[in-house]
Amino acid sequence: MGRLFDFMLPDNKSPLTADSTDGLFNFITEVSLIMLIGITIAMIYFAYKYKRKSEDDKTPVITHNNTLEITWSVVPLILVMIVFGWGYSGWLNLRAVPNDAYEIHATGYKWNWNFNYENGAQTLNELHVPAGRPIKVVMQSRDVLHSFFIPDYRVKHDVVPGRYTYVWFQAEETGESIIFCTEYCGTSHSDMLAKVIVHEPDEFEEWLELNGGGLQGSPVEIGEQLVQLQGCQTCHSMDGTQMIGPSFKGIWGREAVMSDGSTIVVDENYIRESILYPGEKVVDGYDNVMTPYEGRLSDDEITSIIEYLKTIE
Ligand code: HEC
Ligand SMILES: [Cu+2]
Repeated sequence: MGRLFDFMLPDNKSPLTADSTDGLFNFITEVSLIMLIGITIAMIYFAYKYKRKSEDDKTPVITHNNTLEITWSVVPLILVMIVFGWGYSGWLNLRAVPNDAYEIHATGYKWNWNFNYENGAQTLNELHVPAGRPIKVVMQSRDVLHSFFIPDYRVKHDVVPGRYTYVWFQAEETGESIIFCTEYCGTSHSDMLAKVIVHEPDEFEEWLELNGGGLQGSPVEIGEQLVQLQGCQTCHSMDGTQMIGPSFKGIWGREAVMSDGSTIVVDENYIRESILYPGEKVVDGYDNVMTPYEGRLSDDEITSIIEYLKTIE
């Protein structure tokens, strides 16, 4: 349904969660516009009608006017109560996840989103979902406050370290929508983007099947997949380009200078420590912004990553 202010909103791709928000947004904007026009006209008219007409033109003493005062109190009260009731019911709807919702876990950290599915499938910065089915995204943060926002679905919620939060939505059609982090979280906050990819239900099942069951291959191959899935390449390049962190190119065996001036030859133990507790030894010229992978990667996974890093020359 076309409304005057629809152009201000992105496409509504999840009516079950977006309709109420859009309705209320339009109502508030329309009421504000009507009031703006009414007040402006009244102001201009009064300025003209009650302007000082002669030297001895004096304002009469008016103590009060019951009708006027009650009107300008009750009308806004009614408007505000409508906004409250509408907003409250919309909020309840956003909090009440349908029973048959499909659950996906999301983890936010500087500066990526990881998604984990029921069968072990994992994705980085891509949330795959089936169309026409309610989806519940259960979220957690590994470091600081982030916020998960999908404008097309009108859902947004803080992602808080040490606590689970959630959003739900139901995308009706296949396609893509953007996910923003909307809580300032450091240097690359504005690059903390991801997207939702909505599949036909059977296509989604196929995708899930194909990506489930854990990582396959030799340690080097598994290490390469882990580096991609864990978002290391957001900060570390493979080709020598300096990004937020040092490049992985030629990392094995090189002499790294630490911020305290000491030098270290990159070996297994140093890489392991750098992944689990990056703050222990900070490379000179870089900020201590890498989120610790402690509790996130197993010993075997770290070994695979080390084997892979050895191969980047
Ligand atoms: C948010 C950006 C970021 C992400 C994501 C990130 N790192 Fe880092 N990493 C850094 C920065 C910055 C440094 C340099 C400062 C320091 O030593 O903590 C660093 C340092 C390192 C070092 C030491 C490098 C050297 O030249 O001595 C290793 C090894 C490393 N990271 C591995 C990884 C691995 C493996 C991953 C993924 C599992 C990863 N990092 C993810 C930012 C990141
Ligand atoms: Cu963030």
